[in-house]
Amino acid sequence: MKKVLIIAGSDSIGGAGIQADIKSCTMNGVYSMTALTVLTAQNTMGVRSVLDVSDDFLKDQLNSVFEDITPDAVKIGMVTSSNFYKIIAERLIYYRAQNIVVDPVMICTSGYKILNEPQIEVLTKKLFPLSTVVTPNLFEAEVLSKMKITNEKDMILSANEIALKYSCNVFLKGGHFKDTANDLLFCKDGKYEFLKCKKVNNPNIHGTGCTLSSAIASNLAKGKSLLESVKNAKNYVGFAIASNLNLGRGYGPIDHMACKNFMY
Ligand code: PXL
Repeated sequence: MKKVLIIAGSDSIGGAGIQADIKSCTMNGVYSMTALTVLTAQNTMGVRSVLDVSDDFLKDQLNSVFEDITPDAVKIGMVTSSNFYKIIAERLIYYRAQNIVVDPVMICTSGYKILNEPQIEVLTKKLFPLSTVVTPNLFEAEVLSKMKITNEKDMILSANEIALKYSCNVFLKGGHFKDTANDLLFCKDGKYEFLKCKKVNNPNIHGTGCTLSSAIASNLAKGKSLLESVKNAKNYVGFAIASNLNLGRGYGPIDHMACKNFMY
């Protein structure tokens, strides 16, 4: 059994964060472990309040996991303080962690803003260079590359900028365009490939980014190449969105159990 460590926040409504990550890892056939950064009280309509764990408690969780069961991959999601980023980077280096997927969560589907400028600076300097891949959406890529993205040519320019500046592979998600959901894998050697896909028009996409990055980490843990991992993860999330689960009064979650073909 391959193992993935998820470092992320809790979403009380269960569609994003650690809850989505665990479901995604399970459906992608790996054992998941967790280090929580923050608890959120939220539902499909918005975030009510958030509660950070302490620095020491985050460190204890990371040490507890690494001292006992070595992860084959690590996924990093919502992190709410610069100190947390520093602790995570230091511990990942110390334990020589492999296959690190960084989802640079800056804003929730509900519009809740998570990171400010100084925090983004620490995230990019400390964690991006350790990563196997970072997975920004269009909005996050715009912030990271300081440019507007309106088409696929812009996606290439933006991903190139992020890859060069931080020496990392970039999986730039195009799902926020109106008619297409074409994602771009841009590698630090300058090679790139679009993963094309027609957009499924489902407004219920709460937690899609978390689910995708955990599916990528699961595939990397199983020994798949980065290209294979992002392709498998994109297919898995496609099924989860297309199932048209409709829960809650706002933007609801996707169906993590829509397709069982990704377990092996
Ligand atoms: O989808 C981003 C995200 C990540 N982590 C947690 C969240 C959200 C968005 O709601 O709640 C815990």
